[in-house]
Amino acid sequence: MRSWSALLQIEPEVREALENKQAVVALESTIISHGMPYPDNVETALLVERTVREHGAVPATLAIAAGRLQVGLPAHRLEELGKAGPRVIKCSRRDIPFVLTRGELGATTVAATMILADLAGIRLFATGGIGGVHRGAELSMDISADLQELARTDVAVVSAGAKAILDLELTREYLETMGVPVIGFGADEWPAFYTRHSGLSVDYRYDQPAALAKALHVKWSTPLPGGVLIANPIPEEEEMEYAPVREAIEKALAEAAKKGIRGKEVTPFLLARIVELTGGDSLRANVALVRHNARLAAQLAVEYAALRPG
Ligand code: PSU
Ligand code: MN
Repeated sequence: MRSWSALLQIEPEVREALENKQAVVALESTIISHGMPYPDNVETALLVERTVREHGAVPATLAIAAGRLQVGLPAHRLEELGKAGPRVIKCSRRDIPFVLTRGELGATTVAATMILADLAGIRLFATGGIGGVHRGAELSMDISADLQELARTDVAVVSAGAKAILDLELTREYLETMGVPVIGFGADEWPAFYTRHSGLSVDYRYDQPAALAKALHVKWSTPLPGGVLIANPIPEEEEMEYAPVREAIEKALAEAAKKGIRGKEVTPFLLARIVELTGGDSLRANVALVRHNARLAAQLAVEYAALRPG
């Protein structure tokens, strides 16, 4: 046991699964506190955990609470986090030791969730969309720490692409520069979160979880550290129409600029405004795609677990 492992508070069910080399899927908590309104956020979090179970894996929602790195969140904590919403501290890599030692409640972004998952030995992680290069980043330099984390931490992130509020083309270039493999699951094109198409390509396409799990296993059995971005397009029947999405995004971006919203507030502000501007349609799409990603991550975790020596 390394000394930092005392900082991990692993729920008994998750601990047992990890010890027995069974399938576990990590889930993030910023999507709960900052990504969706209450009570939809808590309902979605529970639904996503159930989806993971239905596909043969154990869910572990990650967060920081009471001075520990929480691997698996008990129901009361999930409710607390969802109810407090944006009052909870949004934690990325830089925040972890500070929120931890202050004993505060922290929601983990994709970057921080990858770090916690890696410390706990969880390799598969499902979310909605990753952070990326913001529009106008050539001046603002607003580039999510999620991208750096994908380059350095050994976790595969299943997402429906990067959020359409970003500059998808620059985000794609950045991933390439950082050496992050972008895999299309059942897709040749990198999806755009609420919609299936972006016009941008993926590096490799897979159609079977077992084959993809095998590639992940090879990656991490060789000196090739770093993450993998698995793009899983929103199901066709849940996809939004492009025009209203684009309109809502442009309006929300203009409002954010006018209000001078900066730094870590940008993404939560845009997501919340888009939910309002689309009359809740974007929230429905968001819930559907997160569940879809949880299902794929569970299938991958099951296949991955089968490859590891017991
Ligand atoms: N995608 C969503 N909902 C979210 C986020 C992404 O659909 O809530 C969150 C994730 O936690 C992601 C973070 O890591 O936004 C990125 O924030 P920033 O752009 O400040 O790095
Ligand atoms: Mn940012």
